[in-house]
Amino acid sequence: MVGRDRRARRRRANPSETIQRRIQTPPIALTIAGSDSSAGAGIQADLKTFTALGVYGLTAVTCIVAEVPRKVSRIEPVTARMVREQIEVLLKNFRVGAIKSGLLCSAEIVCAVAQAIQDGEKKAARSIPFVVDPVMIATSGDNLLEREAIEAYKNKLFPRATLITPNLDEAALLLETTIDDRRQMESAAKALAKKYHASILLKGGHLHGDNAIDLLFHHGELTEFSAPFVRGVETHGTGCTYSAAITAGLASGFSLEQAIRRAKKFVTESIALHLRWKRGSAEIDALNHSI
Ligand code: PXL
Repeated sequence: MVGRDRRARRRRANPSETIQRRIQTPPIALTIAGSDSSAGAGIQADLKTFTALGVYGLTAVTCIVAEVPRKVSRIEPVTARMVREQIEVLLKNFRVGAIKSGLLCSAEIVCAVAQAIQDGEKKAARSIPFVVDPVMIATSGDNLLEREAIEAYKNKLFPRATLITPNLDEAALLLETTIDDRRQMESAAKALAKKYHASILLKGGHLHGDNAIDLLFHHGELTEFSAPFVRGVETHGTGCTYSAAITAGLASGFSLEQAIRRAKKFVTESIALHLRWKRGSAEIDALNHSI
């Protein structure tokens, strides 16, 4: 019998013999997002990211998505009442250090989330850093959000955000323009910050140069975050992982810039060290959050 088996057996016989007691009080973050059955994006990606970065993750599920990386099969929303109740009980009972939102599915859910956070903060008499990842379109190109929900984002959720993290497609949709180069990225980040009175992290990954460049417009200043673009990997869940890593940093007391710098490194490594499975002639990739 190998040593590990013997130790496990002994532990079952007398648990107190080998298990050391230890109490930890890690920072807490809450993700309000959809469930991705393939576990590369959504709340599953958020939880894996929180855990990897030493943060205890709480979840409020907004919808259930049956999907695999290249194909969304079906989306079913949770009731707005149920979304609100999850957030309410969590904010009442845990000291949540930061919140992120991902896929919110419908206008009704966007409004419920904005209201529940506002009520929770009021009862706790403190404001909580809030990262809004305006998930609208999946990497596969599938539409994930009702069109009417975009107006609810603009009017109800963005005004409450500490940071909004659109990719180029989402920023272009919000500004009703096109963003094709670095100069247009700068103007778009500034325009969004001005419009919604929030800090903006515009993710330029989709521009496909040698580097994946993101621009932060925060307190009137522009900061660039750059990392080598990792080619040849399917990046389903990158946006979720990035915003979850930023949220983990904020929950841990990092400044916005520190949180983004660490998150950029985390997401780049999780792509570079990706997982891959072969299925006949096809391949499935997943980001590696265990780094
Ligand atoms: O990657 C965007 C995204 C976010 N959240 C959920 C998703 C997806 C993409 O498919 O399913 C739940």
